[in-house]
Amino acid sequence: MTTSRPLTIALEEHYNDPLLVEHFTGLDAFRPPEIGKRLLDLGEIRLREMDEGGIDIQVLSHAGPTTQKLDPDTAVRMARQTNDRLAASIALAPDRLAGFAVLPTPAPEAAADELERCVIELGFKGAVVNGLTNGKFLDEKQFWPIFARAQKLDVPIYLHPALPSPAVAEVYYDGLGREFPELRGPVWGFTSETATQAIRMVLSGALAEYPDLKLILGHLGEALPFMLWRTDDLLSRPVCNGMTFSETFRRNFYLTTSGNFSDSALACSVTEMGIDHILFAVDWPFASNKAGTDWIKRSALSEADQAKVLGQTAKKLLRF
Ligand code: GRE
Ligand code: ZN
Repeated sequence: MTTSRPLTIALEEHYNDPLLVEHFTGLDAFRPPEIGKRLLDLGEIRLREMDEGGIDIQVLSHAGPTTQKLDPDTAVRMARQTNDRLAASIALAPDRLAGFAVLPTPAPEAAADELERCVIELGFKGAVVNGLTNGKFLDEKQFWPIFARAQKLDVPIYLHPALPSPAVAEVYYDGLGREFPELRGPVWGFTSETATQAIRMVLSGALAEYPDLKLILGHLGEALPFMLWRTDDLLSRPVCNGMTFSETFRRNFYLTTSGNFSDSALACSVTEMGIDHILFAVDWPFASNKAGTDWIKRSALSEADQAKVLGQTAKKLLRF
């Protein structure tokens, strides 16, 4: 690590736990072997590529699918074991790695307890939820104990995509799935489902009940910054304790740059959200560390704003 460049913390950086991934099949459609190898690496390859990209700290999260797609008992057991193993891996490079927990959302009270255990006992920075919980959006009231605990602990929940539910995939993506498996995945299926989840967090009243809850979206907000004006215009009324949709979204959501190194998307996101709600992420190993940091450095952001995005805001938000 050098002192001549800004502190760089990357927020959506994935790994796989070998015992958790045993529960899932069919992950290979858009994951070539070199990606699979990197997901399993918590040492040499990861740290080398962090050095090559000038990344000081990766906040690790398990790649999807995770415990959202397990039965409640299995989810509780596997979440605990997976988080313990992640903590042990982080302990081998504690100045370079940090963690977001997996939560057994199929058992919401247990998920709240697991979040607290991970934050208090393991030093984790929050949690990542990968897509729907066995077909249910997270804004359903049964999941609100998780938000209550996150707000109390003052840690963020990262709403990360996963493959859309089979019913959605059939209607929206069948027919093109063989030639373009990425369509129902990262190209559009991830984006549309996660944007829907974010909108539902506002409209469900969850953010009226938990006004200090911090939520993170990757990929520069899953296209929502581009849609804020139109969403307000069409809702045309306050939707959350007297606040408009965009006011609520700007208050509670933070966006990361994961896997979306687009100058125009960044400009739109900064304009809509304010620089203090934009954080750096790569989406490693699905995107390149060096491509991410090189892009920020040649972006139109001032040096001061680059330093905020690259690390200062994350340092505050995650209390490094
Ligand atoms: C994934 O498989 O989870 C994935 C991709 C590409 C980009 C991001 C991502 O295949 O999470
Ligand atoms: Zn990701």
